[in-house]
Amino acid sequence: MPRITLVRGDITQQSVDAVVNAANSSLLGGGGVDGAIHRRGGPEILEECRALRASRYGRGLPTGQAVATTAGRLPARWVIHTVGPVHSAGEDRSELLASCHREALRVADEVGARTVAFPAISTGVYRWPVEDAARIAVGTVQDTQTGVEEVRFVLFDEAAYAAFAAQLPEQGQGE
Ligand code: AR6
Repeated sequence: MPRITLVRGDITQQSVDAVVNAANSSLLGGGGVDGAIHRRGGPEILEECRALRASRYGRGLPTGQAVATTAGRLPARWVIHTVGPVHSAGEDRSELLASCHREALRVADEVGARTVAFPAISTGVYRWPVEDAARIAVGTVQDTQTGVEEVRFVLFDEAAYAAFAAQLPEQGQGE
């Protein structure tokens, strides 16, 4: 099981082997974390995403799956793009959110990443309640066999940080 750490901050400033992007199926960018990663990482990431669309994902990257590109100007080697589910009151999509974390770690293993930063996938534009997302994210990482040594959850605001810290009581405030 990887060591789980928590940081409050901006994922585009993390020096890690891989940064996970909360993308959408188009892989062509958007707002939130996705916008920040493309803005700070530069056009190289988008070029690789376009190439992936043309080769492997003509219909888009399905929800719950993950794929890597290089990281452009970010202080990381890889960006692992995954597509979180939109939260639904009527349908339990937890397995798809768990799958994002499992698949991102599988891709991290494929590229040999040992340190991986995750945002709180689906908790912004996709409206997943952050306490529930934190439970699924932390639980899935704890249950996944991987060579990744550190999973760093990078939380943008205090509420998200508190939700993740509540899942890791043994770490005090998670630092
Ligand atoms: N670093 C870390 N966390 C951030 C940052 C940042 N720079 N910016 C925002 N967050 P979201 P989603 C937090 O909306 O819900 C995009 O348009 C934010 O506060 O980025 O999975 C994509 O293209 C929130 O807690 O991702 C998709 O269309 C969390 O990151 C769609 O949004 C996730 O918010 C995906 O929605």
